[in-house]
Amino acid sequence: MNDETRYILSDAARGLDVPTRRLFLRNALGLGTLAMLSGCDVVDGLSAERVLGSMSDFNDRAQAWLFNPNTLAREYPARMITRPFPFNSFYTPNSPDLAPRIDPRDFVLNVTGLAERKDDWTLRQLYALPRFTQITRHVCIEGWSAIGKWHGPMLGTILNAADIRRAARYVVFTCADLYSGQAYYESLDLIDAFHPQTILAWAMNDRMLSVAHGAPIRLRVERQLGYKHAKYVMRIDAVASLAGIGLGKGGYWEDRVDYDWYAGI
Ligand SMILES: Nc1nc2c(c(=O)[nH]1)N[C@H]1C(S)=C(S)[C@@H](COP(=O)(O)O)O[C@H]1N2
Ligand SMILES: [Mo]
Repeated sequence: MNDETRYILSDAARGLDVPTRRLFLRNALGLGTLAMLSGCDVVDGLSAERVLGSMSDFNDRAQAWLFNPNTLAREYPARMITRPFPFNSFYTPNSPDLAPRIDPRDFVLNVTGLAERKDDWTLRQLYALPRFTQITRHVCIEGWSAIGKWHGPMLGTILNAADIRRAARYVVFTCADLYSGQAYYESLDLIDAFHPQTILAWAMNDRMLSVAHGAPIRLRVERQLGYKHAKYVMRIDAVASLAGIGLGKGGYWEDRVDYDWYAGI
């Protein structure tokens, strides 16, 4: 996945005329999916093994991502931005005043697990990465939705820099907020992790991200429900399986209530 791909995909989503399929095939196949389709060995450092060895669900979704025109979440014009954008957490009481306050000077994002380079990223380093802006609809399972403008680097850029290993199948996000002493956590498979609209947002509606909305960085994973969009992200782990994470279902609420791990919208 490269930045050019991201622009091509966003142009396609906006209905601009790009020879989508051809460019898509040339540029977008960073997930080993071309390896699966064409039989070649390695694409962008990821292997056919990863794709072939994974669940059929993964393959179905990889192909959907490649060939489905709805592969991108819809983007909206700025006039449709919802103000104020709701705050939501599972604190009791559910109040932004209780949200974690992270000193930006001390903050480091720790990338670890199945990665060749286990780097810590300062905010300065994250701000220096190529960044993207998207105006999307956030849909909470509890029955509200809101449109916001988000700005930040692609998660894929950070995962590529970490050079995550072949065995990695998921990325797990550990957050700063605690629920009964347990940090909020969430996870994605690599399809969504490398999706061009999956970003680590550090700005919202043209301002630095507020504490309420997850400062200093929060995940945006635009084709899934709100609870997947981890706020206050402190650590990203590349893992082969979700079995050892929390109670094994891949997220704080997946483990505790019947929320689906794949929360597609
Ligand atoms: N760390 C953390 N991330 C979280 C949550 C949370 O409680 N803690 N709540 C989730 C839910 S259910 C939703 S709907 C969104 C809300 O994001 P917002 O407060 O920016 O609207 O954050 C998600 N990410
Ligand atoms: Mo939510």
